[in-house]
Amino acid sequence: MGNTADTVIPAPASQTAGDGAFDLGRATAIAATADAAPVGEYLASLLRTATGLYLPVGRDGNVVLTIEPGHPEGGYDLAVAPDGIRLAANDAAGLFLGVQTLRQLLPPSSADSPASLVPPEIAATTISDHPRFAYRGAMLDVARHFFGVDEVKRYIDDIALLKLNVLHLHLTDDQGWRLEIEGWPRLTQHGGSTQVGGAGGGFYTQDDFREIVAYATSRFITIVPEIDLPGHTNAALSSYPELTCDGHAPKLYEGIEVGFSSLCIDNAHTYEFVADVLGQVAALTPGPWIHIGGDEALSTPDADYLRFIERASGIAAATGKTVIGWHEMGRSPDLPAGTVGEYWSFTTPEGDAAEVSRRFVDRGGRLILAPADVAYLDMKYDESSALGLVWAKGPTSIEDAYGWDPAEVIPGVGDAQLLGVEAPLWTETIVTMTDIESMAFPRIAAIAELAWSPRRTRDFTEFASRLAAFGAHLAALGIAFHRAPGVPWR
Ligand code: TNX
Repeated sequence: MGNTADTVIPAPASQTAGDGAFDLGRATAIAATADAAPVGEYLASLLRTATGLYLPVGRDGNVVLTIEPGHPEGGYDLAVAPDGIRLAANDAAGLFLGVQTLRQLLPPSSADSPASLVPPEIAATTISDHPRFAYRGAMLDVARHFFGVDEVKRYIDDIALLKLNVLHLHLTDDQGWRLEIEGWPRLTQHGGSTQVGGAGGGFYTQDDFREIVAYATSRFITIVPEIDLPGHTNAALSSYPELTCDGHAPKLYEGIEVGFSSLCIDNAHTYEFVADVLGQVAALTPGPWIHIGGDEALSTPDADYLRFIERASGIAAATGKTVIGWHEMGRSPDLPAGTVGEYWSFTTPEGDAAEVSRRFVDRGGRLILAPADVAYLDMKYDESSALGLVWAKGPTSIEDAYGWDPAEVIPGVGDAQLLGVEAPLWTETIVTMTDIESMAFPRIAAIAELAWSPRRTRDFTEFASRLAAFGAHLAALGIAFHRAPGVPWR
């Protein structure tokens, strides 16, 4: 028996059940025009793994992928009927998103547990679907613990399943500098040589980074690179003492405190460094955004911070990218037009977080919401979680992660002012790929639904029943996830 459409996460904008079912075992081929062929090949490879069926991709077939105008903006139309499947969108990205829905409509299966034991049937259904927000992000901190190219690729595939389309990489922090910068070899040779707890460390060569970007592109995911400035820079300061005010290199740092490091604000080397780094990062990254951090600069005096942000954001904008900064950057009186703020305070804003965030909007930018009390994937699930932190009103249950709406966080900021939503995974306590997946899944599914599905009254019991179906897919795919109580896992 195939799953019905109402098991999909994120919930489609509209869906109607039909009569009968399509038996994929009877499919002859995937039909795709040249522009749709890469997505056709991607679908075919997924289906080969999941069902053992070899579906050639060609001009004719009864699983038809079409690129043509007239479909939902950013989305797709999918019709499953007894005689075939039709998936259509305005572009290949839309088709790719529709394929993610199709995967969830199939019975959960994999090469390890092939569906050939059961007919791979899909119940007839019609879905017309589009995203609520253009930016649907996950963030991975590769600085506190380093994760290699293959692990990042795997996370890209993991998040694609949920129609997320941005991976923000937190590339630098006190504990490590993870991206090779030409002309500054010690950043990675020395600054990338360790991580939290000491063992390991590592960095991406520029070729490694290009490989990550290319893989993300093949999954219609945009990489947002973050170089965190002017705080969170101990690894850089330790590598190049000329970036400090006293010329004295601090030791490499393997703890988990924040807010103790700062670039030297009135030092000419600082701006050569910022321009060189941001210029190379921008050149390596095809996406429209560059993130310059700006958070928790607790040891940078206020006036220095404002002067630094004004200059550094100008340097970042001069690369041609749209600048993103954590919401503290809104305190700066002068930001490049359209600078995007990333909000990390709580669903009930604390201190001046709402006010400084609104300033991005006042100056023509938009906001990405990553409220720490609901969207931070590094919070413990419950008191018994071995991994994770609790500072952001943790523990954070799946119900907490699901129980908010992006338009209700910052007064005066609704859908029109929001670029999107992001789920960050900071990695102070996260060491392995299994750690990553089991902290992200299933809470990231809640955040993905808030980012994609239309605003509506949300019922956790209903979501939990879809989550149980999604969990079966995760299990078949070998993706680790936390079987939190309150969900009828299969
Ligand atoms: C806060 S929120 C941070 C990170 C930490 C994280 C741990 C923000 C922009 N910065 O430096 O890793 O908390 O949860």
